[in-house]
Amino acid sequence: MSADLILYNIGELFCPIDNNEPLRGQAMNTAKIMHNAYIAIKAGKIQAIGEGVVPESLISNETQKRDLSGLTVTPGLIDSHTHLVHGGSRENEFSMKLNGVSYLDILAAGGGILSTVNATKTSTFDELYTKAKKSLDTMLIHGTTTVEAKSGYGLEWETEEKQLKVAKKLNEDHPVEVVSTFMGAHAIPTQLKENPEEFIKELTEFMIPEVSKHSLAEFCDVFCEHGVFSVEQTRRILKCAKENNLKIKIHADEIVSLGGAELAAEMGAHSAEHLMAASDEGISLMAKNNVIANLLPGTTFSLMKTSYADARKMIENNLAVALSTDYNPGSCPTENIQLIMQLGSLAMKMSPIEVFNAVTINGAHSLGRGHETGSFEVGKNADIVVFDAPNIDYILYHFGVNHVKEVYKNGNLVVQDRRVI
Ligand code: IZC
Ligand code: ZN
Repeated sequence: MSADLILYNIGELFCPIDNNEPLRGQAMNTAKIMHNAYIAIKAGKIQAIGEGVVPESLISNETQKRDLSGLTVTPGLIDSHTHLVHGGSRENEFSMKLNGVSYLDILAAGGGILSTVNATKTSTFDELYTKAKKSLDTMLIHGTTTVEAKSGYGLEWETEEKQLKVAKKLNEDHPVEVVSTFMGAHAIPTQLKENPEEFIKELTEFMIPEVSKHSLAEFCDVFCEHGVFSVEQTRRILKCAKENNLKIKIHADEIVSLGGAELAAEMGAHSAEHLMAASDEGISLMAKNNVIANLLPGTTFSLMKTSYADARKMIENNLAVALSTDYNPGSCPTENIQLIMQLGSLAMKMSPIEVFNAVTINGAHSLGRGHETGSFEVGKNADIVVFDAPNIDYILYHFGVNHVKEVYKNGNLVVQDRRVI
């Protein structure tokens, strides 16, 4: 059967190896790299890929053809950790941070996440939608075709539900697929500062069952951190999430080494996020229990720290690593996943192949989407990025600019010449 669309003469085609599971350890540095390649697309899915001359059988009078000589093509990028939907911004805290006041001290003083909670509560549904849609457009023009979006700026049901419903509507309206995570356990609300148990009761007895009942999220995440939720509290919240059929993630060992990585292993979390302060024991337990390490170097950079997560040690210990923006108004206000990928190489010494696997096949698996996107297997969604670059190394080495020329989502051209169409 002939194709609807054929991309051909592709200068370099990056094809992650798809074994129906994330790539771990040394396998992270493997991929099929093709030259003078083609991709055929039929009904929004990958129909065929190969090198050299396009087979005649794929071409009819109706087939559209795009010559991509000199350009690099990869699967659509997966940003598997963001706080997409929120009100306001936090540049008012920027000077304080430059003067050395820490992220956790700002939070303890009622700022940080709690300031975004106020801004999100007072924003209408439409305001949150418009702001998040603008961010999704920015993500898309940088090559992101699937994104995770966490709630967690309500800390009470009405606002958490508003955030989750905005994410749901964006998933319906916008070309980028939005995967929702309930993160009501993002901070202790100011009015319950002295009584966190009451908030945990509200989360476990009402909010989590409600999210599950109305299918408002697929995942549940907890900020397991000094001064936020302890390991023991996180365990109870995530146990309840599992009982309510939500998959689990943990903001683990982001700033203080608390044992979040160990907990992620113990609970069979889908992924553990951040891990800047993860212990050796935590890393090895995560590997044994197949927990994906979702690393967010943009946060380390924006918090002006030098202690990047030890990606090399994690890969040597046979972990599967994903990379994401952590886009949020406090600790990583950028939607640009290419910058994160460049930090993956420049700050964490990941090879270009490891970086591209981290934001394609491993990102897809970390969102439970490995069967439909993240690589160019026949039958998968035709989610494709065309970079104005001769090869993947160039994209990481030439940092700080947007290399994306075109993006296809489910076979539809959605970005052309760096603009959403
Ligand atoms: O708004 O500060 N780390 N949560 C945990 C965040 C960063 C987002 C924020
Ligand atoms: Zn986060």
